[in-house]
Amino acid sequence: MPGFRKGFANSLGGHDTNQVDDFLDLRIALQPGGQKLVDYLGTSKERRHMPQAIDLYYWPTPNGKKITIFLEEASLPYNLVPVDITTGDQFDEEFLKISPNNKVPAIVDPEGPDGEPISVFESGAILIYLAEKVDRFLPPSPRGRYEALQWLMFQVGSVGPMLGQAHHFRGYAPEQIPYAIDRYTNEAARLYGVMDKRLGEAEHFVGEYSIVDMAIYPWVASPERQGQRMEDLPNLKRWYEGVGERPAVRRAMEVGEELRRPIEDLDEEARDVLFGGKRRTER
Ligand SMILES: N[C@@H](CCC(=O)N[C@@H](CS)C(=O)NCC(=O)O)C(=O)O
Repeated sequence: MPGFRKGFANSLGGHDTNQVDDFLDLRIALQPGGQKLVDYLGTSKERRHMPQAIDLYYWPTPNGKKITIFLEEASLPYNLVPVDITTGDQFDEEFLKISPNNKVPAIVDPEGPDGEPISVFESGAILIYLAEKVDRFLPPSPRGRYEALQWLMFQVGSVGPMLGQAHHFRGYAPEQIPYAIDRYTNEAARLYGVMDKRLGEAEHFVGEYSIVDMAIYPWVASPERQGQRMEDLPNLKRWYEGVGERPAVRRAMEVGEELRRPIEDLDEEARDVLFGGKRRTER
């Protein structure tokens, strides 16, 4: 698949929970690089019980980080497959077979529900897929499950797109358009208010820590860029700080950060690819 540097990095963990701490300690000791860890896993008898590595098609964005959070939390092994959305990797024909909407993240799990490989695109669908795969991070009761799905759809349908637009028009748009800035900053403020109210009623969005928290966390990491102040949102702040202390979340938020280029460093062509200019309208 041209454009993809497969196996660029491995993040390896143990599905067997008895092994998880050993793996994590070892990985931390060996950073950067993971070759010795691969050797270690190769000699471990528990390796037989480990699931096969999932390919994660990824760029270090909030939507991508939802999935690294899950994979790190569940200690699922994965290969990072960078898809540089600033150079147009997302339009590669091979990638489109996995992700027809030309967006990251997407995954390929060599062991799907029927034992055969499966690909999944859309971060919400990926989170549900992974939660069902490992039977964790989604409330088990039907009522709890629907509660989680509602809040997950709230993230995918509102928090992501609206905060993303606020971010875009405030920081990235080539011209400052007051109407757009106001519209999306106000909508971001409303959504931050909804989240703060919810977290005034519950410790996490839905019962225990779940895929909902994983989906929302990366999106509220830079409130100032969306015209919001965490200081004004005490419940969200409490939750954000608590989730941010989780070791898996810390690791996940760093995955692939070295790939990122500051937006100011992007040339005109890269901005066109990323923000829907010439290249996309020609398609
Ligand atoms: N609804 C999608 C949104 C994914 C998305 O917007 N991905 C962005 C990066 S955060 C992307 O791939 N942009 C490249 C493009 O639009 O060409 C999801 O939740 O997975």
